[in-house]
Amino acid sequence: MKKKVIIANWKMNHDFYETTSYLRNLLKIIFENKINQKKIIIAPSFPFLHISNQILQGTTLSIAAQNIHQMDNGSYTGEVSAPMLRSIGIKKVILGHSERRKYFTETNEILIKKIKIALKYGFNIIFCVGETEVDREKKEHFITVKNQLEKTIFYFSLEEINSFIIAYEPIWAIGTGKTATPEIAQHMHQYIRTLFLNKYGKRRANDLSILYGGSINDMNAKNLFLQKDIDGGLVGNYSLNIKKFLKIIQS
Ligand code: G2H
Repeated sequence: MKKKVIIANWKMNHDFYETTSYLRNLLKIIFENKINQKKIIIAPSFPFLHISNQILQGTTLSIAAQNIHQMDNGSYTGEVSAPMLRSIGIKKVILGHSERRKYFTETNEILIKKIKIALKYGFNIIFCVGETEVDREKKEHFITVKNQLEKTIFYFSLEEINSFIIAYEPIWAIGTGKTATPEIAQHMHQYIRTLFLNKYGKRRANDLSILYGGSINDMNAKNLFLQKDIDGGLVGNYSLNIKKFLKIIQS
């Protein structure tokens, strides 16, 4: 059964106080209002992953890292490794986000290494794909997303990708306020599911959670999530405000 999932990707936002008070308030509101919390994942910054994980202990909310380095350890100043994160109880990681591909030159080759190390340390992976505005104007958006999957995830076996979540994030919609219409998003999600069907078979395709990301807000979330192949969202800006994020969760 595919799962509905909501992920808050805080990117490089929220300091120690903001992170801890947000999480404590979120839990309080969720429990007081009996909101289903099973599939809520929060991705704070590296320095606050440990305390965030401790705050969520005993709940079914969970924490994801926004990145990992592709090596086990070594002389990589400023980087954070998969075993470091596992040692503080982090079991989920976002990989392939377009901001990492763009600003930190994460290529498909690097992403394959990151997937390998994440699998080695038993992480669940949230893997992002998405086309640029130019790709879409040239009507090459399907081919771009197909290539991103074929040159990364599709090198791995069915067993290895069993716990993956896919996030479709059209780059032209990220942080721009330009959300994909539900129809545009559904079309791509359906296409991604078909690619998984052809590669891994019916069961994996049907079970795969495919999240939409890119300027989701408290007004557009509901119509996006009503689409057959949209199984939730990866939310940036609108997850920074607790009230707006709660509205999105309830959508
Ligand atoms: C896309 C998204 C979260 P935003 O990056 O991953 O951010 O909702 O701000 O467009």
